[in-house]
Amino acid sequence: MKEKDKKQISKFLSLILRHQPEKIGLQLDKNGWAWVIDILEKSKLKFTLKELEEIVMTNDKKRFSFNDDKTKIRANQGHSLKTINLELKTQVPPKVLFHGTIEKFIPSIKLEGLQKMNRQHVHLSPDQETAIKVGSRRGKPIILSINALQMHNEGYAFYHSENGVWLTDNVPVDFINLIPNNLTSEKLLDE
Ligand code: HQG
Repeated sequence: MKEKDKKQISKFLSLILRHQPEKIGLQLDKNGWAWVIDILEKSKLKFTLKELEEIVMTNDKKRFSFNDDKTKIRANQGHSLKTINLELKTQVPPKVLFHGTIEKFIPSIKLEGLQKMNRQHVHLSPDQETAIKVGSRRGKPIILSINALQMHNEGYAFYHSENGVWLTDNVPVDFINLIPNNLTSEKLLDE
């Protein structure tokens, strides 16, 4: 398959499995699973089961998973649908996690910390490179480092998605540091 086609189908799968299954009259169960056969039938973009398997296997962020017998598929994270429960288990996070954002959001983040906005969780990256990519989707990236282990020790729950994204409900401003260009950490509030 051409990379362009794979990307287009991946975007379509993100749309229907995370945000708007009703776009094609698809049903997700309470844990976010959809029948593969339904997607193949209802999708206006036509692709085969074999092509779908290739997209799931080669997806750059491993966004989707099949169940054991490959009759069902779901998105591993990123949902805006509030009713979907991925049954993620809480996990102890590493000492530091990262979040990529842009300048324009910083004043609001300084006031209210990181909020989940339209999604089910705040998304945090295990390394700065990934956070830079996440922030770059919107413009010049600003990287925040998060004292995740300290948060955990103070009772905040962390989840680790199937594809390696760390998730939490919100990050209060006390646990956030701004990483300036020279990579020395600077307290967000003290700027
Ligand atoms: C910002 C992609 C103002 C936050 C990525 C972000 C990720 C605030 C935006 C995944 C704020 C929300 C998620 C506050 C947070 N005030 N702005 N208090 N708190 N924000 O897309 O983390 O390719 O919901 O900084 O790679 O950007 O779709 O979250 O800029 O893993 O698989 O509000 O989506 O993955 O944006 O990205 P998003 P995100 P996929």
